[in-house]
Amino acid sequence: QESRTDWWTDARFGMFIHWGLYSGAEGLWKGEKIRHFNNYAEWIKYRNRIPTEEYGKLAERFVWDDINPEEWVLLAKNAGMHYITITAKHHDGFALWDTKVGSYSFKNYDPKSRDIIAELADACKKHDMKLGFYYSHWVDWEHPYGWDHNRELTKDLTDAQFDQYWQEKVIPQIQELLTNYGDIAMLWFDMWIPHQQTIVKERQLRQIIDMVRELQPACLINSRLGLPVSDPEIDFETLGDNQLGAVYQNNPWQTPGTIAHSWGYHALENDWKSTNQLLQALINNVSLNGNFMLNIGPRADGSLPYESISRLEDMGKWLAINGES
Ligand code: JFZ
Repeated sequence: QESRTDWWTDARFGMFIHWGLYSGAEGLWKGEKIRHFNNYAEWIKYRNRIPTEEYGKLAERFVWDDINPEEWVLLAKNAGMHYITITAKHHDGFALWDTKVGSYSFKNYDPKSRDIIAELADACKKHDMKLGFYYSHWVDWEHPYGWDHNRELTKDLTDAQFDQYWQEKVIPQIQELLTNYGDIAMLWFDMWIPHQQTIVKERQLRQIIDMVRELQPACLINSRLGLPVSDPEIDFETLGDNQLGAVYQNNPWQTPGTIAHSWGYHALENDWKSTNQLLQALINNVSLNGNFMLNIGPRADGSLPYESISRLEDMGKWLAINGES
């Protein structure tokens, strides 16, 4: 029996791209002293309690003349990858595309900016690469009623307020992403605990599902939407970072992985995995019928560290000899 996930199960290897305002901070903020459970570059707004407007000014560090998403697509292609998932909106709430929903997007913070999602969609089409969007639905540090872990320290959030955020930001933004950029292969949501343990309601998640099925019936939805993979509407399971699947698992699954530690670009990154380690993660996953989605974190000028480029190129060379397609 054919299913929407067939191509994805066969694809095996995809690229994750973490890119946003945080890329302009490169993991550093005024001699950062605040410590947290992680030092991910993309969590810098939260860690340093950076006010939303001040954080928005990071847009001025972007070098639009040099940014070319087609280079990311070609890097993925040469690495043997078959799809790309980019952070359309991460936890900071900042949209990479020219959204009409709210004003927290590049076009309102830098007149020289372009719609990078549109350019990436064009480049993917040109090079026969599937495109998916990461969208942080639960956590949003910009909208006053989005989920923010710092909120615990300050004020409560009512169900009605959270639903306001949902109806006026989440739903219309996802609608834009599913309407304005051609075929979208998947939406990659990010809620790493079951929705019952959060403020998110099942009916709100079903609202997203209904919209996806109506606008883009072929679009896949991952389990970090907040529903278990046993739910018929969940297309594949996303495990933890570099975690392996169970041998007897019979649903499609993937692990997201990093080349280094941070997902977003971090200037002080010093935790690089070797090409061998990365290839073994890929081979392990494929041997268990899974998928491996390997992350890159481009800088604010679109460029990538040599460490990332060389590893992806070396994996591509290995796959050209030993891979199937
Ligand atoms: C989340 C994000 O907070 C992070 O910034 C990044 O986007 C990543 C892909 O997803 O972080 C997680 C969530 C879950 C796990 C690891 C990192 N996990 O289950 O191991």
